[in-house]
Amino acid sequence: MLVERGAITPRDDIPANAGGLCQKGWTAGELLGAPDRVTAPLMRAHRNAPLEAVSWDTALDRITAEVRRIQRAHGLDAVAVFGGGGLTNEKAYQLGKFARVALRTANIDYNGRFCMSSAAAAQNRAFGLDRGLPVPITDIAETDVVLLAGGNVAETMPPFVRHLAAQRERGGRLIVIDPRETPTARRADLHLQITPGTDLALANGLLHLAIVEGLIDHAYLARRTVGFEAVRTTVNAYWPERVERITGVPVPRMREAVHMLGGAHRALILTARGAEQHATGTDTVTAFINLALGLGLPGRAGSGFGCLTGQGNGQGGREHGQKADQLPGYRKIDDSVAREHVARVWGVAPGDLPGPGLSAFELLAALGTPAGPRAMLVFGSNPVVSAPDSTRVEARLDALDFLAVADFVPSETAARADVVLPTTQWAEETGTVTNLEGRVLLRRAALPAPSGARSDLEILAGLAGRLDAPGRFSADPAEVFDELRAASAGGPADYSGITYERIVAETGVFWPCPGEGHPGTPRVFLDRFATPDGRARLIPVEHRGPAEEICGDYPLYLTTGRVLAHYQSGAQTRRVRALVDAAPEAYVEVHADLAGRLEVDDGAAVRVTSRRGSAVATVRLSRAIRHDTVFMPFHWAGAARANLLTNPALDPVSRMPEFKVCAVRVEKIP
Ligand SMILES: Nc1nc2c(c(=O)[nH]1)N[C@H]1C(S)=C(S)[C@@H](COP(=O)(O)OP(=O)(O)OC[C@H]3O[C@@H](n4cnc5c(=O)[nH]c(N)nc54)[C@H](O)[C@@H]3O)O[C@H]1N2
Ligand SMILES: Nc1nc2c(c(=O)[nH]1)N[C@H]1C(S)=C(S)[C@@H](COP(=O)(O)OP(=O)(O)OC[C@H]3O[C@@H](n4cnc5c(=O)[nH]c(N)nc54)[C@H](O)[C@@H]3O)O[C@H]1N2
Ligand SMILES: [Mo]
Repeated sequence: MLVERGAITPRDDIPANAGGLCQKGWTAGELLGAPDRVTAPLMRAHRNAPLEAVSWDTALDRITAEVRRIQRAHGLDAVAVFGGGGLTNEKAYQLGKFARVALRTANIDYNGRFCMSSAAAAQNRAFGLDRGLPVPITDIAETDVVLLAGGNVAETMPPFVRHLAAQRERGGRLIVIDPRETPTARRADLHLQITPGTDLALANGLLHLAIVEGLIDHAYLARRTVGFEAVRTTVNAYWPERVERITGVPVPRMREAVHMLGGAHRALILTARGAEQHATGTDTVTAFINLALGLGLPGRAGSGFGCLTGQGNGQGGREHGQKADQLPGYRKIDDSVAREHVARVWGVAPGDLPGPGLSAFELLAALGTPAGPRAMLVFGSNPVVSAPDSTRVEARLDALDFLAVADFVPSETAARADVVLPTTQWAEETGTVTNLEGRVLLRRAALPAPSGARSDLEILAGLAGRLDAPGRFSADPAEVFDELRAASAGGPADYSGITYERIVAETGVFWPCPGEGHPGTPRVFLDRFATPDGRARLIPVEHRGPAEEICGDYPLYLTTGRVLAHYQSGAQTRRVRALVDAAPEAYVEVHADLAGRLEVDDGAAVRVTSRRGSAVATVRLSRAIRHDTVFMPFHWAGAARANLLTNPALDPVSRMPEFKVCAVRVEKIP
């Protein structure tokens, strides 16, 4: 990537996008010079005082003093850390180490818990490994059928569409499962317009049909998997008419989907947030994995199961220890061998490492409660807008004794902080990210940083020094990466053979890569799965439906997600002119027939109300959404936040909140 005076020229040698960017990418340079960019540390003397510019020493000394005071009074776990999947591998690693070694708190988690944690949990359970795609993205061109459950790549990953186009050119077909006829669904050969929250039943129903129609690969199941018999018994109860009643997908459409998949030589089943962000997300992904295994797909080129990874570093950000239950290299924090290895790299005793802490929403919900954390440091997230049930999240943040936020813009979360630390942006710092293929890429600094900003690594080094942390906290990304390599060695996400030099020479290296002589692993599971016996696990799962059903008071399903022009909490994209022009305000997508019943017109202001609260938005009429469902993007702040409405019901395994379905009513604002 070349960046000059904010103009961006993408590299065209990275196969994932071949130089293609979306509008958010090619306008990202504008944010480097955002008029309200934070370029000096800000601090308030007490809770009701305004944020005022201070020196770096004053800001870091204040954080250190607050951490010391609060930990002395309330214990080590009283200080929490909240990270982000946009952080580079080096930062994510260092943040996890900082929490465990400098703060010695168990309470670190990150926004990836809101993102891919259900897909991660299901892949770990079935395959023993969680890598977004099992094969390089360019394999898709050779795939006969792609099934995409709950992903709108035409808006959320525009460069991905070129791979679908290449696939189509070869005669390949696309099936999309989405309650809305999105720009992605419009490209599909088959669109299954599902009732929100019922994908698990549909996947079980498709497997039922595949069994009945003789499309199962029994030789593959015998050779490479365990558990099919129990799954067969479970899906027996998912006969087509029952599944149609649950999901709203007509039986002939289900048959068509199964025949397309079952007749394909190569097929890829992909899930994204639409299928995953549910209180049943892990089991839902498991149901799609069962289907893929039943058809004999995983472990072959151009075939298998995958999850479309989100965020700037959604894959690498989930591997190196900013998750509450995790150590670098995708190790488990409660595994004694892992603790010993990582403690040795960090120069501490294994017994001094904390155990697992609270998951993201549980952490936010515990802030300022008698047993919960009393201080929090945030790096790379804006939970005031992006966490579910925002009214509660704001109340919990305000109940803290101390909040510090590192960010380059005054986000809605930074605005509530006692100390704001101005950080450098991607173009001003070097580091690695790992893309959805498991390919580790190097992003080099292209511009000098504004004089007042520091990188997250510098900030962590400054704090670790003040806290007398043992071990090394380098601010040099290359040094941190070398330490990460050692810490990940032998773990599931093994980076030990990856160097900056190799990444440059080889246009990225795929993990696992357990030695400098190892070529890296573009395709996983070709010979064996990463389970102890090398076999994949089929696990029976049952439909449970959304945590909150529609009823007389709340007669509509609300689902939430993204639009092309905005990114996440909007902290970045609401500051870019062209993007604001493209999508200026919060809206709620309503089917025209439903709007008629509600007596609201296009452009009308409405109040959308759930059991958690109300949000205000403008009606956008559509014929591309179900009659029983409305859709709100979550990119806007204040009273327009979709997350004022969402249900924080959590998946029992992944602790993922149910962003994708809750019950609401829509009323005209007179
Ligand atoms: N423009 C843009 N691109 C982005 C981002 C962004 O904020 N803006 N964020 C990035 C990140 S972090 C992520 S995680 C990815 C997310 O990428 P996607 O998963 O593609 O994005 P979403 O819009 O959250 O959800 C996808 C679709 O799920 C559908 N859906 C809702 N409920 C259900 C359901 O119950 N079942 C099914 N099958 N579908 C359902 C929605 O209608 C929506 O079209 O995008 C990344 N790319
Ligand atoms: N209703 C609803 N809510 C959702 C979702 C949904 O589909 N529906 N999706 C969820 C998903 S998938 C995700 S990933 C989350 C995302 O939620 P958030 O993580 O809150 O979203 P971002 O807007 O990316 O926030 C990142 C913040 O960190 C700052 N930042 C960026 N890079 C860096 C860095 O390198 N260092 C530091 N210190 N700061 C940085 C940015 O300026 C921004 O303020 O939202 C979740 N929330
Ligand atoms: Mo995400």
